Amino acid sequence: MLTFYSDETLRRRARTELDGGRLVVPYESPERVELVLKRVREVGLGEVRAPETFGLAPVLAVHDRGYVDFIAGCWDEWQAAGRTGEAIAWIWPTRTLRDDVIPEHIDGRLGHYAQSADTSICAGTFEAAMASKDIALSAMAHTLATGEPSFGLCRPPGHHAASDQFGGYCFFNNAAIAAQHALDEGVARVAVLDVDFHHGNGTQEIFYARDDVLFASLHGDPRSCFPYFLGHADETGRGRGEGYNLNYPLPAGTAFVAWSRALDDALRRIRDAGCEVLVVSLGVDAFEHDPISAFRLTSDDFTELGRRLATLGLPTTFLLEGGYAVEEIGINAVNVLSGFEAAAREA
Ligand code: OKP
Ligand code: ZN
Repeated sequence: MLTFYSDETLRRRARTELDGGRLVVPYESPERVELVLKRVREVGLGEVRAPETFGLAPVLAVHDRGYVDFIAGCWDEWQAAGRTGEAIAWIWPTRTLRDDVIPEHIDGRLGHYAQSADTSICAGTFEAAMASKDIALSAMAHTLATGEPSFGLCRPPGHHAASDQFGGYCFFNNAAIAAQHALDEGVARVAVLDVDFHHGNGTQEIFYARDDVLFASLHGDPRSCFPYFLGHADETGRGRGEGYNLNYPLPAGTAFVAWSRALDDALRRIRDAGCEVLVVSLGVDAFEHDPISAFRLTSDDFTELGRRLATLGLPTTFLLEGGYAVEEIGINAVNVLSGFEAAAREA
């Protein structure tokens, strides 16, 4: 399987994340992708290729223009305002306030476009997000051209990024951008299956009223897990999109037996919906030792996950999302890909 990677993704090196009332070094580190890349090479998964550049058009196909301009200019504006730390939102248009007038002040705009305070904007954030979406697009383009699976070693991740909001370490929604690219290339229906521990609220929001993308997500129940305010089972889609959004919220402590029952159900629904291409939002933070998550998948379970994904027999693009147990991140992510390839070979 081909891997797409660029060290441009390393240009985001944030120093601060608001965590438990303190500023800590972010969990979402550049080291994550370096370790996955190392593992890809160790196991001989296949060639590692640099991405092509696709520009802003595919970003604007799923994100709001004002939002994209904000992400592109935020760091310069923040510095022009004389700020010495990284840009962290601290006021939002929450329930009792208005969100229809976008403020001019950088602090107000930051709050308008942010969904959480865990994600700072720093030098290189826009550039890394651009590289990340180009990796996703290149992986998808390869899968569309060849029918072969591909792996986009994306960073920053994307699944929390909504049409006009960043958060949960995500800026541009790589999976949504790749899925939309497949549609624009003539695919009739795409499935996005999100196996990251956290609900893919951004992907859900982008496609919620549409039936050309089936979004399915297995995740920690939002009653007790980030992002807290989306991801319940009764969110099934709106209008034409009714029935094309599937959430599988699962309790903290869920291990593979129960997790894989939800997986099998999601796979059946993807099959029944006649999806032609599969995008896997491949977070590996469902791992038992993940520092910010609460499921109990083992490294071997990730191999089995890959095997089950292959039973769909679809052209598949894997895009890295979360995974913060950095010592095992390479093993876990590449286990999914190796399991997929082994099962695809046997089929
Ligand atoms: C991003 B992805 C504690 C963690 C706060 C929330 C989790 C973001 C997960 N400060 N961040 O889905 O892996
Ligand atoms: Zn996650």
